[in-house]
Amino acid sequence: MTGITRRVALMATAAAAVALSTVAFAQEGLPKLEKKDTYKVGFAQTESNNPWRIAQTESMKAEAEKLGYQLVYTDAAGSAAKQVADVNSMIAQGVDVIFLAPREEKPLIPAVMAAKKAGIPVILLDRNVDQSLAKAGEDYVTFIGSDFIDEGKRIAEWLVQNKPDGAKIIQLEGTTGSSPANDRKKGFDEALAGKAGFEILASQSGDFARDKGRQVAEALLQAHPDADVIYAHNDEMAMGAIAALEAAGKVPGKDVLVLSIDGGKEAVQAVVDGKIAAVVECNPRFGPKAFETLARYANGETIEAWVKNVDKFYDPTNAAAEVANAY
Ligand code: GZL
Repeated sequence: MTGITRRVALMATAAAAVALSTVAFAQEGLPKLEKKDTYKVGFAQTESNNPWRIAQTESMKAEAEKLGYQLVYTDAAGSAAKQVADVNSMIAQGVDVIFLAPREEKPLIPAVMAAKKAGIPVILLDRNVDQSLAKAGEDYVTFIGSDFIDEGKRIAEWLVQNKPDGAKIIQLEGTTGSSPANDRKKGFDEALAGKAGFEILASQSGDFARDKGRQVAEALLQAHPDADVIYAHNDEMAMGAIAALEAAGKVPGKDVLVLSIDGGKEAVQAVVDGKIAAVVECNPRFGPKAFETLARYANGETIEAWVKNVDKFYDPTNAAAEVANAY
């Protein structure tokens, strides 16, 4: 082999090695988390507009304090754009890891990718991102949260079991574009598809908020006076719907059944009082599991793509016994 040929061969080999290592890095691009005695942890919250979000934040703050970790907390006040900016600010502050509850599935992708590029691992809490745009184990560590499709399905199954002759349903959807709203609708709609006598008369977002839920319920009840079930994607909108029913002179639990998800103390008490027929829990107390997952990742464990929360179910058979334990 002549000198020139050998040099060309060596350069080709070197180029191939660089290319391979780059590809390898890209596949393993998930930033690692060094094992340390303490961490500077970011938690980017979506908003604090209801008891569920407040309970989640309190749980995260309490766990960080118990561990003696420094918590950089931000509240996006309901703006996905601000939540992206909040994550970028945490990156600039050099946090070790970011817990993110993405307000909506698509707009928070840039935040996930910016953290990855900065070498900071992201753990998604409570809400997920669009799986066609980002993947657990590649772009973020894992998603810790409930099975929202199953939550919607369990509500539908209760309805079929308890109203065998069918129902005319108003659905109050959560925040548009959020994974809980998308999936609680998907689970509910799919479980009722083809069930004789079950008709979804209208389905509209109340943004997981009590007053918006009341306003939407009021308007839809006027448009559909024959509705006999209201399925709310969370307790806040369910309580808003109860106010709308009572303002219209209807008796919740008698004229119209109200079904909900979250299982906060107020809603479970409403089950005891007969104003809510049944509620699927979606526990907001993420602190212990979030920081346990952080520790597992720092120990070098491969974390499963979905750390699934188990949800209880409250109805008249157990609400009185369980209300004290509800968040
Ligand atoms: C669900 C969470 C939802 C709650 C709502 O994990 O994202 O957001 O169900 C809250 O109450 O606003």
